[in-house]
Amino acid sequence: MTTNPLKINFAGLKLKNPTVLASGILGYSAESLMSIVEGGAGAVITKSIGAEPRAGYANPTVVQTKCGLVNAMGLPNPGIDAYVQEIRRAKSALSVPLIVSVYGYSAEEYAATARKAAEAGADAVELNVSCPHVKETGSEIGQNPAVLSEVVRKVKAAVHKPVIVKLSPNVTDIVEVAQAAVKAGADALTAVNTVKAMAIDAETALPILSNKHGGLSGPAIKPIALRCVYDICERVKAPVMGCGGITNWRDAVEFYLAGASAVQIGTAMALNGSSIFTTINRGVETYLKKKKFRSVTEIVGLSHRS
Ligand code: RRO
Repeated sequence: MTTNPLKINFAGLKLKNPTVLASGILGYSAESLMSIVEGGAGAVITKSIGAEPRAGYANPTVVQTKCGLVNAMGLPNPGIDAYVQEIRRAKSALSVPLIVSVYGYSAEEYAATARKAAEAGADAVELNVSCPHVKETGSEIGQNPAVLSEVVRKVKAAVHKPVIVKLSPNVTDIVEVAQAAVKAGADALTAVNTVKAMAIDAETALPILSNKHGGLSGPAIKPIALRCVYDICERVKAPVMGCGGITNWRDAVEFYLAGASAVQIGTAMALNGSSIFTTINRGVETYLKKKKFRSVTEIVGLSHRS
């Protein structure tokens, strides 16, 4: 029997391959998540869900630039009480792990929302402590190791599923934040959320996004994300999902070599469609074969040997 060279165990989640839908892209309905799985994803992450419904910001909420997207959606979501039904539907329809992204305005809110998500069937939760542009949540929590530790501790006490913490690149020392999250009990980390950015229209002479500031994703941030993953993996013993500008198999391989055992794909999926998961996985498989590796796990962190 031939074994699948792409299968991995990520913090207890069994993935048939290490490509994962990043939070925020097509991540609301069971149907859209199913279409991502058909495209070859090994796991999916929902849009971030909070305790209460939120409308999000007024349009424009996304700007396409030459090197990626700048978004300020503003956490639009139906609230966890309305969303549990969708989690149940997605869980029964999906053949891959379902990870629910959770945000809150306090440790208690993160914990209560995460508990409801887990009870509804989430296989893991990803804590969004890194949204760059919504006040009093997101990176205001993830930039402060003491506040972040409190959030992680409360969520771990409330949820008996893997807890993944999604980190912000908009910090002075991401390793310090990663260490705080893991010390507080995080099972795994995602590195990274979007890079704080903006866009201005030369014709109107005004910022384009209604929120003025937003988060940059896509190819421009890949070297930043790669550096974050590498630095974290040098110092922190926890599984890491790489996220930021991964567009093709070579990008994915670079993240595995930096120490990520899985990669999240968001912007490239939005721009190229869900078959990108299969395309990237096939390319990685060919690379492994050519280089005579039996499993993707053999290349995780390999660039740290020098
Ligand atoms: O909804 C958003 O505007 C958003 C979120 Br929650 C996030 O974590 N990162 C981002 O770039 N946008």
